[in-house]
Amino acid sequence: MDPQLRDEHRQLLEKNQKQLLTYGTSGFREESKYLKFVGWRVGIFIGQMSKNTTLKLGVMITASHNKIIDNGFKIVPPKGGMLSIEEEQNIEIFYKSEEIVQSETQYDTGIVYVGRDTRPSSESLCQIVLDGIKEAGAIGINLGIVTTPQCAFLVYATNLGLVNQIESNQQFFVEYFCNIFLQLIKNPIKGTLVIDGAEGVGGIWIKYFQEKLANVLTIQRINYGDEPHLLNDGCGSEFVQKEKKLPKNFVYDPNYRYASLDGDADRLVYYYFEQNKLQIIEGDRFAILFAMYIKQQLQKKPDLKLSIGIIQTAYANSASTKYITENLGIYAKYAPTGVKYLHRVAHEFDIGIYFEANGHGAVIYKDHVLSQLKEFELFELELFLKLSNQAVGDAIINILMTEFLLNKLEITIQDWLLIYQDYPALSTKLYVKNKQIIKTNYEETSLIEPIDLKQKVDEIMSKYDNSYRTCIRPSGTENVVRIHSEGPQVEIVKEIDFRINELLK
Ligand code: NG1
Ligand code: ZN
Repeated sequence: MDPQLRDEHRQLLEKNQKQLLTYGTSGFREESKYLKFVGWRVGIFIGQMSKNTTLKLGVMITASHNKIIDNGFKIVPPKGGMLSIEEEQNIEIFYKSEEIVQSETQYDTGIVYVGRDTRPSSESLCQIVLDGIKEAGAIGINLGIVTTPQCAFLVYATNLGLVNQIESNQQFFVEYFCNIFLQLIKNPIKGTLVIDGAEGVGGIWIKYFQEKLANVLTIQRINYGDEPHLLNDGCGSEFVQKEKKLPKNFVYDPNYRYASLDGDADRLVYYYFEQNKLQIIEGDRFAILFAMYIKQQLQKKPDLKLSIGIIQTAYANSASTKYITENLGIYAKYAPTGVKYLHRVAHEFDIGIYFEANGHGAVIYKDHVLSQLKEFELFELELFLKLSNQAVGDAIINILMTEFLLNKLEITIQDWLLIYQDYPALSTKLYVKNKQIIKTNYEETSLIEPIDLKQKVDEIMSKYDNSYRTCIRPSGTENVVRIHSEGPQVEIVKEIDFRINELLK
């Protein structure tokens, strides 16, 4: 953002901060110094919410892949997943309102778990949220430094009765998933998996998985959080996926597999590097790998009828969608950006697989699925599904699922890349004065407003055949507009990207 705009933004925030934040793609997110007031209100809101249920709720303090100076709050409902649209609207109204109205609640108290990432601002924001929860008359339990999916899973697992004393057992997360993984893996997996922890919380927690799984999986950690001031800086999945660059501390070995997490460990990319060429396994390919296996297993029992769907966003490479529908014969659906939308749509299927191109995703299933798999003696698939974190997309758990499948199906990263060929694509971002004037259709594949901008974009695109596409949308986590262009020829994709950027400047 240019300095003048930044100043304006600051003045606006200071003057009337309450009008500006929305519960965006991934909760409230902003530069951390503006978040104290929001944190306090989030604490009171969730404290009150917890007094209307006997179930536990959660708050995660993180700004994920964003800059270290940013931070944010994501609320975790009792079953994990995301708030409903109505709850999101309520929290926005609540935090913006002048007066706090303490409404009547069903119970005298409630319980909220509060987790945080490694950002320097996270500890004090955590205290502010805990103060807000107390102000509402509820009990806040500090989970300390945990990944976003871990926080969501601990809420989900306590509510399901999988564990009782979560307060003193964040390790339960490691034990639960490692036990399932060890049941799936019969022989040690070949090679070494190098995991880039983005210098964040994921890098820290990977250590426990590394120790517990040492007999079956060799993990080497890089950027694992010993330099926390370098969070997401030259490392992590956002850096690798968007900049298309290797993370710092990368060491090449032909027998290694490589993976990068983001700053709160809910995104994952794998990659392959040879002859100076970096090739990235994005979210679409995880969805395809998982779906291939699930479908293959279900085909063994034709009488077992379960619906499978893959949910993607406008950032998914069209070649992947084509492969899903034409080669796998699986239903593919688009949802707007943000796992909260994908998660909701995935629930429409018995088994829903959702992934954003950036590697944020999960496999979720309906309650009846596990018992049906047992009944049909599909025990391995039952374990595989049990391994997926049902609370929210989880990079560490998705690593375990991926490692199981690559080993089981005897697929190398190179083979995985050869399943289909991506169309050349380019994602760029641009700081604009008012991103909110940009409106798209539901799937975010085409622009609707401003009308004159839409006409100009259509005019540019009319020069190319319809195998080229471009999507423009306001980011929900940064003050930018994102431009994503794709098509058969890389030079033309670059040209489209350049022309759209010029138009928006
Ligand atoms: P925004 O900034 O709204 O595009 C980004 C990602 C989302 C999601 C959120 C939350 C892209 C294009 N967008 O959202 O997919 O991961 O951050 O972390 O990668
Ligand atoms: Zn994240």
